[in-house]
Amino acid sequence: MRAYLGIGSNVGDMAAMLDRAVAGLAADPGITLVARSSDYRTPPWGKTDQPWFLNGAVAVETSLDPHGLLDACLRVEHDLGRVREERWGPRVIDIDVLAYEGAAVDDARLVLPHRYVRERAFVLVPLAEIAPDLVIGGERVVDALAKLDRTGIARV
Ligand code: PH2
Ligand code: MG
Ligand code: MG
Repeated sequence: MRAYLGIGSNVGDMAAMLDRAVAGLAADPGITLVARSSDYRTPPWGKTDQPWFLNGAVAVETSLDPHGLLDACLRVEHDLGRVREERWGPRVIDIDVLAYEGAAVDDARLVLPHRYVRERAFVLVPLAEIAPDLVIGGERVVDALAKLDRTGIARV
């Protein structure tokens, strides 16, 4: 099944962390990388008194179910030294499942499509590069993005 992931970092060598995250995902036998966006420098959203982020998006083909894919993402985060800290605070790596083909999930561990995906330009700008016509919450990625302020977001 096709799924879309958001990746982000705002601590340390951010570009290297995104590369390592993608490599870690691709190393999972249940995950095949289909596409990766450019990296984008993005202003912090939600909690603004923290460093800027580097964000990207990837499309994967996966034999894992949505929770299995979430587990794989958390395992890669853990392998890269992620320690769970404050909500929306600084992190060496964050890998979020944004959408999973045909799946609507809402439980304590996982909400799909991701709760905030259509409100976040830092997610939609990279996602629009690899999946502009993907429909999330009844709306195409490009159409959702057109309503958002993308000030400060720059491809690197
Ligand atoms: N992640 C957050 C909170 N705020 N802001 C940007 N620009 N990029 C992120 O990846 C990000 C954020 C929580 O996951
Ligand atoms: Mg996140
Ligand atoms: Mg996360």
